[in-house]
Amino acid sequence: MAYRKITAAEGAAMIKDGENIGFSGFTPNGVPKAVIRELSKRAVAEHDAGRPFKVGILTGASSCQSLEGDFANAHAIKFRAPFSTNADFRRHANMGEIDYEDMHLGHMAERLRRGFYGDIDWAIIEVSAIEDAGDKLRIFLTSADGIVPTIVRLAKRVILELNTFHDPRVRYLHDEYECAEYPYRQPIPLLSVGGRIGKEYLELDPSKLVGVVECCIPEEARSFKAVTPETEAIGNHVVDFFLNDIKKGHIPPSMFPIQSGVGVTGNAVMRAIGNNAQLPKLEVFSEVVQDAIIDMMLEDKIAHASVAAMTVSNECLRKVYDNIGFFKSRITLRPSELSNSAELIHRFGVIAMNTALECDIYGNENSSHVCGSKLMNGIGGSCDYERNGSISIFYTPSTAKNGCISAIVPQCCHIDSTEHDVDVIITEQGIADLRGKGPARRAEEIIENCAHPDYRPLLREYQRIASQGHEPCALRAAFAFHDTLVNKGDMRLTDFAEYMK
Ligand code: 0RQ
Repeated sequence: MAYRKITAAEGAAMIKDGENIGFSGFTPNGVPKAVIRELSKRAVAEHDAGRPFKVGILTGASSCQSLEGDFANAHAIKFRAPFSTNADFRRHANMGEIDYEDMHLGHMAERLRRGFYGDIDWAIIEVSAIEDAGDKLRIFLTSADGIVPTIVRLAKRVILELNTFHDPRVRYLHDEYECAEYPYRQPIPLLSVGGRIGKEYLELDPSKLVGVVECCIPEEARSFKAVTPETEAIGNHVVDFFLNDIKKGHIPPSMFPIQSGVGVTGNAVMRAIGNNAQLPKLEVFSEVVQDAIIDMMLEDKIAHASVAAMTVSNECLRKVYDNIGFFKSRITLRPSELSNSAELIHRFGVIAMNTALECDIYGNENSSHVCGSKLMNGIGGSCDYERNGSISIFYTPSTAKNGCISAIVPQCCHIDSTEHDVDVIITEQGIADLRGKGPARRAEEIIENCAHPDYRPLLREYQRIASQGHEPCALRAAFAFHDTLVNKGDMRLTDFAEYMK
């Protein structure tokens, strides 16, 4: 079946103000990059001509600069879900310009099917190959999956970007499967982390295909800050925690599969796990693999990784493609409704590990909003795993911004994972194991083991002034750390007496 070739500019010209677009990709990887670059230029041109131009952007996870960053700068985002890690996007969202739904990544496909985002006018999908299969086209994805099965099926029109930067053999990593919707849902028949239940390709109704843009564009991969003494210490504490829990029989000697959130601290934790010789060979059931996990596979420390994306550098991606024979039995790329499925995370007993902005003395956790109002990134898939895993770990350096911010606070002023979903908190100071403990013992563990020594006296003082009750709280002083940060620039200057007057 011959398909119509179009240019990226032609693709962008077809999209109308107000339309909703579903994009392939999960993190910067697998995002179609040609049409979006033309589309953000077009948005600027439309605005210059005095015409409105904004679109709804739906993706599997965070995306890349050309999509969410440049679109935010062009004031071209009508609505965005479910996650972003982009500084420009964050700036515009915090100016109140963007209607952003910070949503569990594992829930996106279902929310699309149930119509919460309205019609999906377009799907723009990056592919590594297109094949004719009678009355259908078979399309093969690239370095990520995400919500693609659902948007390809739901979208009214589809543009494909055939990006030859990717090796077509990436198809061997994919396992495409879409869940049915209520009331027809069935158990997901995946019984092992490395199992396969779907196909290497997705089927596309050719009548929806508007055109194919041929291109060769590298991934807009993010680089990470180097490991710091703090993040290295956090990684070592995570390893100690695993070894102790194995000794106590809470974790089997073969370990449970692990999940690790994307980011600086997550990457450092995976490096520490990789450097430890006492842990057994691991399985990863997560949303992304970062460079550290690919290296650990090559060192035979990880048996399999089931994820929604390879969130890796371009050099690392090339390494995977050049050794596809090795990696095809070790990496499975799945849609995010499977990688982040509550059912599967629970079935496999996944150990969840994500990065917190702050935790409070009872174990509530905030990963998304600074001082209650300013968006940082969002929750991503963290709650999918933390709520449903066999052990929920949050880690964070104990302070930020040269010690002016404590990551351990009397009360979080925005909560993403509640105290009921957080088992363990780890900072470079140590480990707070909250399992089987009520509020008073939790506060003790968190303050004495995790808070920075500069903040322990203040947190103990808060405990003294907090009123009695099952979970003591001093209403007037609960946000004193945050209020002091906003007004004086340093949480260490908190004077609780002022707040209790
Ligand atoms: O600021 O960039 O100006 O230096 O937050 O911190 O060091 O880049 O941290 O990448 O490990 O984690 C913390 C947001 C990111 C995490 C955060 C400042 C700090 C720095 C970023 P600078 P780093 P990491 C995602 C799975 C999402 C949930 C998750 C996050 C900047 O919370 O991304 O893991 N969570 N989802 O100085 C103000 C505080 C702060 C603070 C740190 N308490 N107050 N600023 N910072 N703590 C995976 C997917 O879904 C794909």
